[in-house]
Amino acid sequence: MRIVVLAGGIGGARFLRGLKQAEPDADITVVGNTADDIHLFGLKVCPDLDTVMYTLGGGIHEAQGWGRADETFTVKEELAAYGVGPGWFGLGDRDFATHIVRTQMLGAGYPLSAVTEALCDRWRPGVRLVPMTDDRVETHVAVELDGERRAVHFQEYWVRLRASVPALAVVPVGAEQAKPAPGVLEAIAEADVVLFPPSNPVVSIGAILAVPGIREAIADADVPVVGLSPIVGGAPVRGMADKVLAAVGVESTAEAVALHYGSGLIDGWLVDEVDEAAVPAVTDAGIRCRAVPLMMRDTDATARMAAAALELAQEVR
Ligand code: GDP
Ligand code: FO1
Ligand code: CA
Repeated sequence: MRIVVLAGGIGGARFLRGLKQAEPDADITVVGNTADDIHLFGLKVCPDLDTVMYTLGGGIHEAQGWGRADETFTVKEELAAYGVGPGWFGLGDRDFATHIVRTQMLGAGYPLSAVTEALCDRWRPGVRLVPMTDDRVETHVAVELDGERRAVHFQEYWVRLRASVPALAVVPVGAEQAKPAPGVLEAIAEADVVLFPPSNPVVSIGAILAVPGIREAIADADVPVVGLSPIVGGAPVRGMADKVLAAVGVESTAEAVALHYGSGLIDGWLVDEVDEAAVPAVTDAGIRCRAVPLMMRDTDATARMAAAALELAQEVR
């Protein structure tokens, strides 16, 4: 079975671990979000690609969900001693090596897709990890700070400000001019199923869909598309997705997110058991919907979610 998954960071990566357990023989292509990427200290950092790569490759800091296990922060401390920031973004020593290798290869002229493949030679994630685009896309968030409206990088909004002020607008800058990376449209065209894991609908999956051609390829392909809600009981399971959903006028409910994607894009939608009441409205909107446990407590529970998504895909085929 050929499966395409559009993935952000933690939600996408953890789901993929369950999917691999549920379907060990599947050929999985992961289209990774790169709109969270940021340039720091002259280095290109790709948080969501790295979260997927480290999680599936066994190098992730499990409790934190991002960054490396057994991490140290000597380089960060030395940079701080020079007065060189930002101090609010925690790059660890082991993680730095990834960004150095990536930046060196990009400087030598390799596209991000080739660089990602090279990094995955080490981590062996067991999926084909492809960035959504080789072009530069950066999500910026419009906020009001000290009475003044300005745009900040998504990481500054998320990590420094902890989404503590309303997001007035969320813009994947550069997306309109970006082209899907090599292999993305081909994988979608050849897929037996496309899955939207419980990733952030705005800054993760929304950013991927903003690259011209990707949304159209998914909507037009004769392939079942099934999503899993990242919103459970009216709130994100973790993180601050409610803040960026508000910016695009979407309520933080499992039902509203399904309707936001819409029946033109998704054929099936899984909500958590606690959101069973949402099933009729989603179904009425032309999206086949079922309530199942959606908490990724461990890999077994996550594998059951993945299996339920694939079952739903069978039904809408
Ligand atoms: P990020 O890039 O690290 O923010 O990760 P993603 O965009 O891939 O996923 C973030 C989303 O995952 C958040 O909105 C969470 O609500 C969702 N999430 C995290 N853990 C779980 C879980 O156990 N179950 C469900 N349904 N959603 C989850
Ligand atoms: N998230 C944080 O909350 N604080 C950090 O200092 C931080 C550093 C960081 C470094 C590398 C990396 O790959 C991810 C990192 N993250 C950090 C997570 C990440 O930036 C965000 O959680 C996601 O981009 C949100 O979608
Ligand atoms: Ca992310």
